[in-house]
Amino acid sequence: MIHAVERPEAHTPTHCTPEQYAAMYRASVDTPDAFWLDQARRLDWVKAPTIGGQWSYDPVAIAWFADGQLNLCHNAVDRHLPTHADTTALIFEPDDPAGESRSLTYGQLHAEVVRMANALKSLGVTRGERVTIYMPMILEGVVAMLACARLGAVHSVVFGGFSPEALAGRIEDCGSRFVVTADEGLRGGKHIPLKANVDAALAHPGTDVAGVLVIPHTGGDIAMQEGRDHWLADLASDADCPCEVMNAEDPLFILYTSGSTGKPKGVLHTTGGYGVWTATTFHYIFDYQPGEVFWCTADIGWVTGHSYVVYGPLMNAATAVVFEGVPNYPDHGRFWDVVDKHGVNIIYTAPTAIRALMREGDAHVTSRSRASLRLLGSVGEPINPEAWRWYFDVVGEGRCPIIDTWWQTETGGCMITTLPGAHDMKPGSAGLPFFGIRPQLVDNEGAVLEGATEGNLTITHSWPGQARTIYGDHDRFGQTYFSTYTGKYFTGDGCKRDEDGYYWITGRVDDVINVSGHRMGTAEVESALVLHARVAEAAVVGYPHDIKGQGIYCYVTLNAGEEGTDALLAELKAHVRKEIGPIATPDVIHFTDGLPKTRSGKIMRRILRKIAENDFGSLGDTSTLADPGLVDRLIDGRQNR
Ligand code: 6R9
Repeated sequence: MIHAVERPEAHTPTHCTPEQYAAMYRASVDTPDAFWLDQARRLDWVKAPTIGGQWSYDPVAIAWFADGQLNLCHNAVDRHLPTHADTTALIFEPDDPAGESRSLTYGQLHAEVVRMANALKSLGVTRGERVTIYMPMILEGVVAMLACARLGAVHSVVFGGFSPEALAGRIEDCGSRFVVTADEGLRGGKHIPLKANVDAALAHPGTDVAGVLVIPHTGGDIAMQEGRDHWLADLASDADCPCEVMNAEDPLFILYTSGSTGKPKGVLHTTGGYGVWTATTFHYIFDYQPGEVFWCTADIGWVTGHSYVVYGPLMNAATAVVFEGVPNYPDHGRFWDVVDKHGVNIIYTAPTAIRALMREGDAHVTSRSRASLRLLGSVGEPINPEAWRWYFDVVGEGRCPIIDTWWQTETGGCMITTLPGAHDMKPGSAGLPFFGIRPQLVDNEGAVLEGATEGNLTITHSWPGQARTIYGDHDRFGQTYFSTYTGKYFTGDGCKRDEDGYYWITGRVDDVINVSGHRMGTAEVESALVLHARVAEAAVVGYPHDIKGQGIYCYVTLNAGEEGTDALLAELKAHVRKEIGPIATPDVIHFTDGLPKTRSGKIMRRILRKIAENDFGSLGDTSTLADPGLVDRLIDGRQNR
């Protein structure tokens, strides 16, 4: 039995008391249009919307604030100039703690965004064009996103840890003709050859890129292709560059994410609804107070970076930290050094980082002050109660509430979380639905489950921040999210609800695994493995991993005559890294002479999962297997590693 932890007394002030939450939640579900049109007034509109949500989940068509017009770069930057020109917008903390940390006021951020927008314009970027951003975590990454929004161009940020192959696939899928990159990135002291990766990606025949804008960062040696590649300084100008007036439903960005089948999907978010969602969730969930320093440790290559490094904080005129480095460099106290150096009040990070730091002992934490901290956030995967306790007791010294925010790339921003001033916390539970969110648990047949129960998590009503489509494939959007349970958005997550109405996410119920908070489609890793000339077949599953949450476990069968040597094992790991990127590196490769299949040839993943979990007692019915003896051989193989 897990007991609730009351809100620490020290937490004042708040934007939302328990009474306010109850009244606002009620209003948000009883009269959603009125509620969200009211929240929409947080933004500065060229034309204020008069229409709330217009949506259907069958067939799938979603719009919010459809008659409104606005620009999100204006909302994140320009609108603050009269009141906050000298307020710090962004603080850059470099990978190397001895390096120069730099900050930009809203006034300076405006100047940088205009310079970058003019550079993009001179390359030929216009409204509606897709621009791929492949950057390290430096201020110019944020500036590039805002510059696109300013011009009405659609940004597609690709995480700098993805390989040239993965980058090429994303450039090709959205027909992006422009790329913004840096010479190199730095992470944990290592140089990441971003520009060289772009060059390799653009050598792929499917890409058709007209212009590459290059930001100097490390000064590393790179090749520049005449006519295609340009340094920012050569194209930037301070000329007036007004914000394009966008319709609320014009696309703002595409972000690729992994699914249970096929290649990554380009999740598309639009302007008005995403803007209202990120601005509103940031305000209430982080309880941001003027003058505070907010730090979301996510990379802008993930949705968390989009919503809570860039749009949420900046639309609220907040001060946000942009951190280039990693939690364990130069040592395991780096996070708390950054907190002390910049006086961070609110930190928002992932359970995988918390677990990795917890393992290194308390001294790395207690040797730093952390006096500025007042709120601790978690996102990306379920946080186990032990890690929650450590975060609360050791990092926050029992005085900082924790918010465990459940959400997804497709939801645009936080969906289920406690609010720091309104709710008690339960370690391991995300908590309660945010305004307007109506979760529903259903069984595998779709029957609605009431009360304290466990099932598949669906959301029955649209909310402003919801993704509108998969770029170029609206059918796949409907198929993926709205066909499992007709008329409902299916999240792909399993979930429990307790007697207090708190939600406890149990993890993905589809073929997606969550590795260090990064979503990975098992099908993607399988496709990469079978590309290798010596591999016949592959089946990939997740298994519990102390630090990463889930690790990548690959069952591989080889072509006739091939042998599963250590050398081949290392080669296959390197091969997957090259095809997808380091985050997809297999943890275990299990060579086997076959995969458990039904007589109709379907791989029985349930069995493979159980074996990878070392859980041999409950393999269920194996009688339909084409080769029942295989299971014993697989168990032997598992026990011998
Ligand atoms: C924001 C983000 C989404 C998947 C989601 C779920 C898992 C995220 C969580 C959580 C338990 C939390 N997830 N937050 N599980 N508790 N607080 O991470 O987006 O990369 O699209 O991943 O992550 O499984 O379905 P994304």
